[in-house]
Amino acid sequence: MLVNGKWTQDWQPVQAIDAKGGFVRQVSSFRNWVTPDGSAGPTGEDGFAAAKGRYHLYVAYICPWASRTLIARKLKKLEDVVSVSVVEPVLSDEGWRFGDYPGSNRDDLNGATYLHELYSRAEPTFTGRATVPVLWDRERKTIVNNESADIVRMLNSGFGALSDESVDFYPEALRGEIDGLNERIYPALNNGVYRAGFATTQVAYEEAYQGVFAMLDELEARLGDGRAFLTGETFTEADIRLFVTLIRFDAAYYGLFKCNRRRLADYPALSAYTRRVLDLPGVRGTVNIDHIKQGYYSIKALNPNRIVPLGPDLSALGF
Ligand SMILES: N[C@@H](CCC(=O)N[C@@H](CS)C(=O)NCC(=O)O)C(=O)O
Repeated sequence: MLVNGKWTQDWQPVQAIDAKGGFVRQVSSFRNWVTPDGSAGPTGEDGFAAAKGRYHLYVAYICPWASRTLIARKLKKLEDVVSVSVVEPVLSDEGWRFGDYPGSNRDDLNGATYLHELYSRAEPTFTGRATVPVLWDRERKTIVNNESADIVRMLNSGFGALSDESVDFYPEALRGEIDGLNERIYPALNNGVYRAGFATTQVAYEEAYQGVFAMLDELEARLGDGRAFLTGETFTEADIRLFVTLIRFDAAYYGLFKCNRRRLADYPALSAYTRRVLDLPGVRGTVNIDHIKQGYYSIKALNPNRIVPLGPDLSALGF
C-alpha cells in the first residue's frame, strides 16, 4: 500500500480485520463526480464537467467492482466517450501492474507501470491501498473517483446526451427498491464472499458463508417467479451489482473462497438470470474468465503455490 505517497512492501490481500477475525474493506477516498455541467455531485468538489475524451477508466477484469463500471460504460454506449485501460490479472508485489498479459494494456495515458503511481500523482501524500476502479481526469490530471458505486451512477446520469439516455439503471420509480436490494446484497453476498474467503477465524468464515447462501437462496426464490431482472422487467444498477458476483461464483468463490455449499450452476433461476445478463449486448465482452481465475488464484495468502484449477466447466454460460 501507499504510505504518504510512497509504496511500502508490506502488501497483504487481507486489508484489515475486525475483532472477530472478519475481513474489512477500505473506504474509498476520491469522491468527486462528473456531472453534465460540472457542478458538484453528492460528494466532493465541482469542476468535473462531462466531455468526450476527458475521462479514463482504469480497471481489472478480475475485480467485480471495476467490472460494474465496465458494464455501465458499455450499456450506456460511452465507449467513445470514456476510454479504458485494463491492468494485469495477477497482483504484483507493488499491487496492480500494467503490462502485456493477454487482455491487459500498458498505461499509454500516464505511462505508469503500477496503478499506485496514479494515486501518488493525484495526491502526493496519499495513504491507503491503490484499488481499481479509478476514474481519471485527463484535464486536471487527477483521480475523480475510486468508488465503483459512485462511478456507475455517474456513468448512468453524469454524461447526459453524450450517453444513451434511453438507458437508465436507476429510474426514479425504482430507487427505493434498488437501494434496498443494494443494501442487503452487498454485505451478504458481494462482500460476503470476500469475508468468507479472507476470514482468519472459523467463526468469521462460517458467519459469512451462512450469509452468502441465505442470500443466494432468497434471490433464487425471487427470480423463480419468472421476472427477468431483480426489480421486474427493467435492468437496473442492482442487476449490475449482483451479476458481477454471480459470474465469478463457480470460477473463483466456490473454490478459493470456500463458498461451497452449492455452485451457481445448482441454482436454476440464478443460472438463467446470469445467462440473460451475459446476453445483453456487450456484457459478455466485459467478462474475462481467464483473468478472473488467474487473478483470484494468484492471491498468495490463500493459495501459496498459485496453482490455477483447470475447472470448473463453464460451458453452460458459454465460456
Ligand atoms: N470500494 C471500492 C473497492 C474496490 C476494491 O476493493 N478493489 C480491489 C480489487 S477487487 C483492489 O483494487 N484491491 C487492491 C488492493 O487492495 O491493494 C469500489 O467498489 O470501487
